[in-house]
Amino acid sequence: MIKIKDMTLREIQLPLKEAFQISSGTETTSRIFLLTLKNADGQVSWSECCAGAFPNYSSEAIETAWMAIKEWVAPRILTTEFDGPSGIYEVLEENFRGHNMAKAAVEMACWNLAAQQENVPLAHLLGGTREKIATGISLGIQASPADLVRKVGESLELGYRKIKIKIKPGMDLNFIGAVREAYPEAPLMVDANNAYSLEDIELLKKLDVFKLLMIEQPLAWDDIFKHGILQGELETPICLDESITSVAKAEEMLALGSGKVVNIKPARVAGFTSSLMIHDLCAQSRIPVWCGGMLESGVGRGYNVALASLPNFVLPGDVSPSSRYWEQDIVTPEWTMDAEGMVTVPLDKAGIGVEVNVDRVDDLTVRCESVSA
Ligand code: OSB
Ligand code: MG
Repeated sequence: MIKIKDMTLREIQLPLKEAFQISSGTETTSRIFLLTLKNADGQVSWSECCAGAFPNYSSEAIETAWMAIKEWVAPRILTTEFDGPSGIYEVLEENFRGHNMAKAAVEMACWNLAAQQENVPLAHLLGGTREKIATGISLGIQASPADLVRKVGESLELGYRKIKIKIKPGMDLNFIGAVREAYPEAPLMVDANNAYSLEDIELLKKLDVFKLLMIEQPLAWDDIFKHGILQGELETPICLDESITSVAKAEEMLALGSGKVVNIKPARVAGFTSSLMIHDLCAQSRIPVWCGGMLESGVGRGYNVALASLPNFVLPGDVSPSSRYWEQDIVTPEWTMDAEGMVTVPLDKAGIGVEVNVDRVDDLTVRCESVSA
């Protein structure tokens, strides 16, 4: 049973080790939105809302998610007793459009609370079967092809099993060509974050020679149809990220042949219940999935690791260890990756399996607000 007594919204600032540039913007300070839910017994579940400072990835941002949670999500959850976490998605969908990241932060925190209450790892509550997660790195846009080649080399050296390279017009064929020349066999992919249109079809076809694992979200953030046209012209599989916001969108992708791989970010699809539906649909349709990332702190990372332990997460996820992002994470133990590029799922602990360093979080907090029934 899930019954939430109160909810605390908190923003901390945790500087990224290095700025992260994608085609639609650059992130540096990393404002992180943390949430705690408390049940009547005083058990606390921490979660992370991965909305960013600006609405350049989706239409959500920290400010909108803060308001959505406080005004619309919290009232529906705080007044209700749920049999379990799987009923929450539906309650948050009824006459409540969008705001997926806001909904997900609360919905996923409820799953973690249920795992804590039942004293089981979150991965097992979700149906996870893996003990270790194959890990990839997402490299931001670099100043020059030579810089990128160096970064790729360092990443391969560390053991990463997939190297994702951000591209944008003018920083694509030349950058990827240089990397491919230096590392003919490396498992490479690219992510365009919507930087192209169908007018770029000839350019995008030239990427085929690089034998990439996939090209992620080349076209508009909310497009399914044009990706279908593009996929018909490309050998490289398209992976959709931004435009898969629900299981219905995944169905459209399948119907239109708009992609051959799905990046599942639970926050983008309003949480775990929807993630599980997309996971199962893709499994039935022989579409491999992998877990994307949003530069989460160790809190959000715990949720991604748990999800990525499900059977159809067959490709390495963007679930890099803490040290890739932060001088010091806000959880103990920090997330680590072994020399084979694997992150261990903490199956010996309940919930997400890491402790939040509450004193450190308090020190980093720039605003905090509580809501109760
Ligand atoms: O498109 O996958 C993306 C980060 C912020 C916004 C969008 C994306 C990303 C990443 C980061 O690629 C992956 C990570 O968390 O390491
Ligand atoms: Mg992406």
